[in-house]
Amino acid sequence: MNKQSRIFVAGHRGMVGSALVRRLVAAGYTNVVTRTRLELDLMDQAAVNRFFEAEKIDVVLLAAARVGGIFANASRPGEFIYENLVIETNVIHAAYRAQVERLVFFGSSCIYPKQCPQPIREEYLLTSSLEPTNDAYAIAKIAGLKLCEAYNCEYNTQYVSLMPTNLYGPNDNYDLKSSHVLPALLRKAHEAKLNGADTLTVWGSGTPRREFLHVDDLAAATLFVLENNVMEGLFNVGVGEDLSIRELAECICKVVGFDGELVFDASKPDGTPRKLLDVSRLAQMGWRATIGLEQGIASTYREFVESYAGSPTAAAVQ
Ligand code: GFB
Repeated sequence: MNKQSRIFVAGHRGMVGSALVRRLVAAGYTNVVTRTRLELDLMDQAAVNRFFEAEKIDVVLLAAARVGGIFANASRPGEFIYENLVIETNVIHAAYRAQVERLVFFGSSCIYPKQCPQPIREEYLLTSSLEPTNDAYAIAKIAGLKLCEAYNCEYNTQYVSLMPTNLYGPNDNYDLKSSHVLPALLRKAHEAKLNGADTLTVWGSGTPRREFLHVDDLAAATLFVLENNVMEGLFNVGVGEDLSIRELAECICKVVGFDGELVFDASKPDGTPRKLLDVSRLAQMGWRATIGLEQGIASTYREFVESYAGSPTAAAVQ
């Protein structure tokens, strides 16, 4: 890969895709190719084939996906399995047909079994059953990484799979029904502060543990993999530390400046009890995350408030 390589970022408007574009541009890559959904529907195999035949892409970063938090995953499993299977099948197969040598496929730490030993090593994949609240999404992502492995084996492609832990950062989804926990709690704490509320509702028991990676660190890990000529394999991407949902809520309230009480809503699911990634595979090669959680939450909060610029909420936050 060189600075003139034609790099297609699929899903460039999402949180992961937009972070990849920022990072590539900052690193001096001059041929970053993007398409909106209107310009190229990744669910349409014929259109995806035509795109790859015409564009002479060198590298694909496959960040397009149907994603969401625990409620969205549990209530819309059909959409999550179907759309992810179709997007990844279409893009990976079309890339192979057009002789694209390098591709990075992005999945999620929920591909690993629910009752995994912790921290979770890449070898634990498919050793026991999945967490039911997101098994449809996980099965689709497992299929995607197996597609990469199978194509590498049969066709000598160089397709790599990165499995990030729970992500957060700019361009996250703040819709309370479909978002992940970190953006949801950031928004709830912000609104509770503005409204002078006494309490903030946290779903579940607060005891599940999660590991959070700033999306700019994922983009940095992706460039590391590309620039160090990692040609195949499955790699966890995380920070190597986790915390409970209660501790996360406390940290967010501190950053936002909300000092009311946390109330736990036991009618909402906890999901998997813990999913701490073992990040030694990438660490041994020389890559580690650098953005601390409190620092990352603070910058994400500033971006969240700025995205409300001009609205009454913006004025109320320093
Ligand atoms: O981030 P999250 O939605 O998804 O929820 P998962 C993590 C934990 O935070 C769960 C709790 O125990 C939630 O019950 N939680 C507390 C909340 N308050 C809230 C809230 O206001 N909103 C949300 N959303 N959660 C997803 C998977 O699992 O993680 C995906 O469903 C994907 O497939 C993604 O793997 C990274 O961490 O449980």
